[in-house]
Amino acid sequence: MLKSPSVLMVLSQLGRRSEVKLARPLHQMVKMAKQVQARRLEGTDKNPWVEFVKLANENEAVNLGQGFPDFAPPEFSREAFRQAVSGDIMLNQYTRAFGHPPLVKILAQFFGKLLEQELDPLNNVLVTVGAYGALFYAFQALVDEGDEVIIIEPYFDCYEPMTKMAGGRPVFVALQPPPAHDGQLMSSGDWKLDPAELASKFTPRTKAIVINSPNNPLGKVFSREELEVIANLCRKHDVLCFSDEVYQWLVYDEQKHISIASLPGMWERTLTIGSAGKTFSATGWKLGWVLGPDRLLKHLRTVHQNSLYHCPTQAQEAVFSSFERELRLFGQPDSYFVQLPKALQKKRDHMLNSLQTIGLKPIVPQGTYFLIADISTFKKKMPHLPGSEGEAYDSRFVKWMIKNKGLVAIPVSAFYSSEQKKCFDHYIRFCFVKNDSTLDAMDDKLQQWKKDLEA
Ligand code: IK2
Repeated sequence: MLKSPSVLMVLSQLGRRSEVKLARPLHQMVKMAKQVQARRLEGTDKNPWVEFVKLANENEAVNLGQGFPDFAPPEFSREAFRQAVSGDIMLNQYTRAFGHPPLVKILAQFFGKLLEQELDPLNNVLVTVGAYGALFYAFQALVDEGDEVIIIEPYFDCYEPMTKMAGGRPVFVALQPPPAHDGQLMSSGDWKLDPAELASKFTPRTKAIVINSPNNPLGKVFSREELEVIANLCRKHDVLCFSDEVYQWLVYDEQKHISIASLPGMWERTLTIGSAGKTFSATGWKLGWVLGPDRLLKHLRTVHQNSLYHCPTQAQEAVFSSFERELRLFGQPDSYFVQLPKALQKKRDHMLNSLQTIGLKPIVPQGTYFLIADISTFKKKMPHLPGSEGEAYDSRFVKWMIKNKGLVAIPVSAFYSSEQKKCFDHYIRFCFVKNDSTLDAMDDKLQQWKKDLEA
């Protein structure tokens, strides 16, 4: 049977080349091939999750890397999913393309209450494949060739490749840490944008700014004053705002999450993005949503109808039931949105204490289920760790830590542009949305590490 060049390549990669007779040497075929990769993918092939999730799986280390809970979603959500699978047979079929009717209705009710805005379920809500899906649609639908998109560093890494894949140009502005000081732990709230620097990034070509509060990886919750500075600039320069709020329930120490869309004049220019995976501790359900004015959302619907068209019906039904419960219990002690942050604050504090025992300096996160820790003292003691050419120090450090100390984290330089990576290569990110047994396993590893340091 004849095999196509791509099949031959796959077989040869699998080490089964002897099974097939090549008509011509492989390198000749490759030479003849047209440019394979679409140019818009240039510079977007590296991905920290692919690399570090693989490393975590290959090593028997305590996984505090990627952001997912290792405990079950709440029982009411799991039961809702079971019901959706075993109940109404029509839930096995397509539902409305832009969102299952009961789900868009409850999302409109729930978020309308929070945003103090009357939301039309059919025109102001779009259900997507996770928050990733919502982000992708936003960039594809609204960013054009040559448009500039302002991204606040550190940033959830996909904003940069998504801007580039849409033909846009990312323009970065970094949150600045306060000067280092000994003693008291710093808070993520101490990291600030310089308003003048931010203002200097807006040009006539600026199409949008991406904000993420609470911020992954830093855990910063933007204050009303900080959001107002951003909102003023958006209004002044007629700029859109993509507001990634997937961690909106996860805020600690009496912090309050504020949606930028709720500020005067911002609803009309803002897309507010959420994730059922983060909201109900079910990242594998991969369901998200985007809220916004019809004048923006209609273009995201165009991308959706011409690409994925639809999200899984049963997952949408289960998320609908979960939100129905949360709307009923809104603000009450039994609400999952009240209980989860309470439980996570304890886990955060546990991790903050543990990491300090070996001289790591964590930054106290105001929100999310991540914290970053300063590894400068290790960088001074062990400046030359193995790694590939040009690899950032924090990435080498994490690889060393996985192999030698049995702990997985994520290098924070992965959340910075290439220009800034060098300045922020002395932090690593840990995830604390973990069972207490996982945190205890972390403690064992840290105790061993402490002994090694004292030896
Ligand atoms: N936006 C932010 C800020 C996210 O953190 C995520 C999920 N990332 O989690 C991986 C990690 O940081 O370890 C998303 C969007 C995507 O959310 P979803 O899973 O709903 O697509």
